[in-house]
Amino acid sequence: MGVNQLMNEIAGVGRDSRRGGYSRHVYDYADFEMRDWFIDQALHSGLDVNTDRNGNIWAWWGSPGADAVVTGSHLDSVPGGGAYDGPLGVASGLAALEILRDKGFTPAKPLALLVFAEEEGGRFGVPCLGSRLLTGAIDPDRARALRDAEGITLAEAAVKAGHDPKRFGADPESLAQIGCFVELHVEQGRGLIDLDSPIATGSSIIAHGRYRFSFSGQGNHAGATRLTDRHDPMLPAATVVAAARRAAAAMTDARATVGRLVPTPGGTNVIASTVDLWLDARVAGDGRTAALVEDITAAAHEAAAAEGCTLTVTEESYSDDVVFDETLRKRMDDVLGGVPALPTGAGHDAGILAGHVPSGMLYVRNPTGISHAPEEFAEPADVESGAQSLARVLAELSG
Ligand code: HGY
Ligand code: MN
Ligand code: MN
Repeated sequence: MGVNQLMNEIAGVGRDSRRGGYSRHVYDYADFEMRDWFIDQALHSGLDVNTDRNGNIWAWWGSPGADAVVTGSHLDSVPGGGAYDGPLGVASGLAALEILRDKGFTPAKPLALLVFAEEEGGRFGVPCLGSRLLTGAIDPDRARALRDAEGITLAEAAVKAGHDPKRFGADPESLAQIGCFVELHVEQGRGLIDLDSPIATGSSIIAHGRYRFSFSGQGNHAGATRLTDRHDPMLPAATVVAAARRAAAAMTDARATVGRLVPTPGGTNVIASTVDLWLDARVAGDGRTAALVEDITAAAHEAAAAEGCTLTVTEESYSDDVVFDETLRKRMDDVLGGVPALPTGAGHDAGILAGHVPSGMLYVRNPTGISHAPEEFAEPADVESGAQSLARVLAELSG
């Protein structure tokens, strides 16, 4: 089945009628549907499928073995996300193997598709959770205890999904099977529009971290409480939203965002007792993300003190700058006949694997330049050329 057909098959899974777009989060119903879809497709294609101890799904062409050429991405989304971020890489992998099989290609090395769990961190807050667990980049006890917005732990959700959370943790045997990893992904910016090219390879990913700011004040009555008697945590929280933009604008090519802010109890006529918000901070260069976050945190502490509130800041995840393997990128570029090489501000599982195995990325043009929103898009012709390009790259790497 061609890649556009495969994408059409999942177009209805996990639609979010309230936010628009898709909400598919690890071990929720939509995720089960997406996993079942992938496993059906892989089995239908004659691949051997297994799910590893961390909930990542592997589909093998040929028996599992060392020095495998692996491609894949993720099936989960951000809340209200687009249709392509993640699934395009998985569908393109399925289509690429079919293209190779239809050409009578026989890989000289094992070839595998790999679907990572919870790449977005949309439910449990830590991005690239499946690849971090696989590579030992997150402590399994911490992972098991991560809670979603309803207070359900990852361990509880995993048990309900039929997985054994006691098995979570670094999986060197599985990791050792990977000779190289290539992730195809919809581009999440305007790079390929401006370069007028349907395809690019990935050159690098800028460092990025996620930080939880927890403000606490005094819940009270919105009408009966005079301003002088208030300790309203919403005030310092508002400072962080503005300070994020100010601090990032003061640096070169930095990005800082507050997209999630949760007041408790959240009543219209109630002064909040606590406010939690999450800062997403990204900038290339050693120590620059820390400097960016420090600037914002200083403003937050000052604003909290001025309002008689307290503040705790917790780093929830951090990934350093990634530079993809240049030898691999060059091989991909040669096979593709010379395409642009794009840096990105978006994190990927390929970025986590890059610290362990030669990793690379292929991007497919997104004419809207918008991602993590329903407007995310890729033209069917570009989608097809992405799958064809991936097939050529996989043949080159496993031939
Ligand atoms: O947030 C990111 O950059 C990625 O989409 N997880
Ligand atoms: Mn994403
Ligand atoms: Mn993604």
